[in-house]
Amino acid sequence: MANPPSFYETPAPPGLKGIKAWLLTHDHKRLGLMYLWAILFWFVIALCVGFLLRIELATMGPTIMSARVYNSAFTLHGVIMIFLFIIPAIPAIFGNFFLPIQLGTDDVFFPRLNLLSWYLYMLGGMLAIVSLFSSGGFPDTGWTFYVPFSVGTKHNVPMTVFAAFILGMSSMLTGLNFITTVHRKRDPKMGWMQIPLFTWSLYATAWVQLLATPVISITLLLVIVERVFQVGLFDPAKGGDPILYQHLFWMYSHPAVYVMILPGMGVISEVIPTFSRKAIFGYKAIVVSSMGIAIAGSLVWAHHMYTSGMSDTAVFVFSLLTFLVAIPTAVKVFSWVSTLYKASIEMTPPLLLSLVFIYLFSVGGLTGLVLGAAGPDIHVHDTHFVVAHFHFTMFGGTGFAFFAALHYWWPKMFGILYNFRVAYIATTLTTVGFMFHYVPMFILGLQGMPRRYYDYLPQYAQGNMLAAVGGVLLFFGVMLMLANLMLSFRQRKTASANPWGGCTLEWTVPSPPPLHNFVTEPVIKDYPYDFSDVIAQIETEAKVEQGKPD
Ligand SMILES: [Cu+2]
Repeated sequence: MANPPSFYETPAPPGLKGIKAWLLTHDHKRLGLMYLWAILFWFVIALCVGFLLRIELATMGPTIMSARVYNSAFTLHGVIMIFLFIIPAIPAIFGNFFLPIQLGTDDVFFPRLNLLSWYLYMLGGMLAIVSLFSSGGFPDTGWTFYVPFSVGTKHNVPMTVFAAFILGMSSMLTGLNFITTVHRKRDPKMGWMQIPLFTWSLYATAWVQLLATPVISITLLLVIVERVFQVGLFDPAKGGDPILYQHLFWMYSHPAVYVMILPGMGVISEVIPTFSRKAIFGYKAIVVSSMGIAIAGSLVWAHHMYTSGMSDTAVFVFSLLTFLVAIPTAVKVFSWVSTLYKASIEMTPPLLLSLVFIYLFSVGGLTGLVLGAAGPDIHVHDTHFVVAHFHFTMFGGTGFAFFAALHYWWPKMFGILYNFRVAYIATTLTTVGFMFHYVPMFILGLQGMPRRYYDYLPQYAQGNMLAAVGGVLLFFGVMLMLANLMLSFRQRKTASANPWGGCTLEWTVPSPPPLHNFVTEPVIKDYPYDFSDVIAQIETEAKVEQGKPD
């Protein structure tokens, strides 16, 4: 068997050579890979900043940075993790690479626009770097850029806010491309109820990207206008209303949490049936819940503002709506667990990461109900309880789904496998570190430790030290996981077209896929998770192995 091609040998668009074959590519697979390296770069940067923040909080008083640097550091960590990692990660990398293949087609509907989205992503990243080294330094406002502080602070808010604006454009264009591709480019033999769940999750996400992102775009531009022209939109000193900013900000940023989590849920809906060798439980229910989450999730934004001042009726309504969103979310968790029930489970690194996702995300979701209820929320608002909650949902959720996607589709993207044992060790280290890092924060928050404070009272010292130990384990666990994947390029263990026994279309094409994806006409199954032929093939192989006649 010839050596598998390494990633830079993925088929180049005709007529383009060398670096041009990347920087001018219209191929969705190559764009997925270009996003992969850029997004991994930002993820590692933000992870390192997070690690330093945790070291700073390991002991009381100054440890490794000043209060001024601390404020900019947690803002930098938040801005990169939200706008440069968690929002684009799964849609831009795995959506670009696999959505067209799962739909049985050769590319997205607007390939050039797709290339433009990547350049906007890169430009947004560059602007964030520039604002780091520009006069005034990186903002010290937190990633929420709350006014009036973000209007008054000397730090370079306009540049960073503009970077987020540009990244929003990239996100919107990606969403537009995915929606159009699902409607206009899927294989004509594929009906809506034959579309794989990963692609469905991206479709639901794309509508939120397209409809909600413009709200944050205009809001961020208004912050720049407010700073430059002193118009008094948000600044109460000039007759403005800072609460208006909060409503506009969260009208995007809460739906944005579904832009972050829905694609991750789509990954889990692919991995669980594959290693259960069983049709996913409740396919239609999962499809409806994806769209339901996208719609209902746009109606709950003010649950971030119970302490900002609104009528009791408004608090009641937003609290009720927040509980309602938990229902379609729970439908997915029940469907995944029901699929595993009585299945012939084959443990692999992507499955282990998906099981950890289900546990961590459920803890995140359930603590979200605590925060959705006005009473407890007013007690723990702006404390480390909130920090723990959204790290369980965003890191425990989307972060682990990202790791699961990396390990699930790595063989398909690069035609090579990785070391399973190291992957298991890294997953265990990361999970144990995660628990020791974030669980103490729930307790510190309940005890009243505010978030975003540089220092704390003696009664919080023990919890912070425990969290620091967890942070170290977590950091090295993730580093080991990524290093193991990088090492696979050196080991170059060949992967077959279908190493996992998956049954969606990407497992029917070679690893890595050829330029136009399909060498033969794709076969569209009546039901996307029909494992009958995969199981038949496994049984045949088993018989051959035992030397029995077929
Ligand atoms: Cu929210």
